[in-house]
Amino acid sequence: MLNHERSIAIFEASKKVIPGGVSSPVRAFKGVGGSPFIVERGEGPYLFDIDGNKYIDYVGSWGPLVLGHADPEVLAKLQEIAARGTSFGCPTELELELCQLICELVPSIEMVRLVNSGTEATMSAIRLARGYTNRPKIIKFDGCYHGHADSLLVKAGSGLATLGVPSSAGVPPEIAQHTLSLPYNNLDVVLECFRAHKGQIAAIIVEPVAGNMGCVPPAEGYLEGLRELCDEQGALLILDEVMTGFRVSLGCAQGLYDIQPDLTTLGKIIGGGLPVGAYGGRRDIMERVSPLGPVYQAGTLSGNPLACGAGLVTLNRLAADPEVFYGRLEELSAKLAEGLVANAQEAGLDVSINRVGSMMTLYFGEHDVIDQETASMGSDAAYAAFFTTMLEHGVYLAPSRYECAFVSIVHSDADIAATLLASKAAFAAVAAL
Ligand code: KE4
Repeated sequence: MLNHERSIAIFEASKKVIPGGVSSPVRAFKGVGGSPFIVERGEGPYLFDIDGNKYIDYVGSWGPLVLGHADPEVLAKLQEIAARGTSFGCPTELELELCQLICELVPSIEMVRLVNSGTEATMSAIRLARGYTNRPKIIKFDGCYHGHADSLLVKAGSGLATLGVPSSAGVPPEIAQHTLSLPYNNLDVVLECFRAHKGQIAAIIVEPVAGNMGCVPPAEGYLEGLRELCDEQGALLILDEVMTGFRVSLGCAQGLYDIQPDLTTLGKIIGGGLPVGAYGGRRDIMERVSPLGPVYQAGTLSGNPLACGAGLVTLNRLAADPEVFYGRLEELSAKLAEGLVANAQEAGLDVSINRVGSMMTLYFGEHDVIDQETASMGSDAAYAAFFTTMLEHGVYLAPSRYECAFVSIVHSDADIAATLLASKAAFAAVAAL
């Protein structure tokens, strides 16, 4: 058993002054039990806690750290920038460079605005869509999570799925009523919804690869179908690529699936581990954003030079030789996924893994997971036993079965082998339940 003495003491103290002892609910291990370890530092693919335990990290700060922890080039850039000051509230060349690079790498983005989180990005994109179309309603999908803006906390995934909260307290019904949440990977219900709310729907917002009910790829033709319905119905298609952006390919999920959205939201990787979000898309839409147009959005730290610097280093690394970079991510991720399935089967367990590139989720149960309903059929107890045993063997997976595991470019073949060895004990623990 690992020693968690100091982590437990710190967490108990944190619970006295921070709700649940965490700065974000899913970190509290509610979905898996036990007490979260307190991180002392990260290095490459590893996390080290304050009790001296080392973990191979497959959470990667929930997606941003595709280069791993404390990348030397990112740190050097941050030191160089910080020496000149940390925030100006004025335009800088760094934000121009990051926005130019995003527009270059994602052709559907003709103009982009930086914000400080994925939530701000999706919240702003929704407001923009409503302002552009002059329509009140939004379609989202059960199990998709787009951050914690009021309009989007309806049947959301991620922490809300884990906490079993169908929607959040504090969201007035007058607001929730404008959000229509439908089953993912089902086009018929979307057409019905458009017909039932003719001329009322401003946009569809969708995770092109869902990552908040665990990883659920789009069914064949699904994204194309949403695009066609939006065109027919005069609604905008917003791809929420906060998680998939630059994770599944250099061209994001829209490049991988060849889909042209009207707006895209980004976050995580574009900040390289610092707080950044962004929303962007067609110029005629983005030109409605203040101060150019009537849709207001603002932010004290938006375009922060440190965050832009970390994002630039990260995106430039991905773009330097994408075939090599994403090829290596694919090699490591496929080896991990295939090995886990083989070890689970050896333990006599029915599992499935949904994976797109270096984002994946292991589901316990023999059914295919294609939406929130099938994702929720899995076993909480099985995942909790798996997670806990893996942690005891030095492997940190997402502390919730409704999240993804992420592989970084600095995970090694030896890390994958060690992870697979640990999984033998973890699957045995599940089989013994
Ligand atoms: P943030 O506000 O957390 O930066 O981004 C919200 C968001 C928007 N869209 C998608 C597709 C997302 O996955 C997220 C946030 N992802 C979760 C993990 N599933 C963040 C982890 C957390 O909430 O602590």
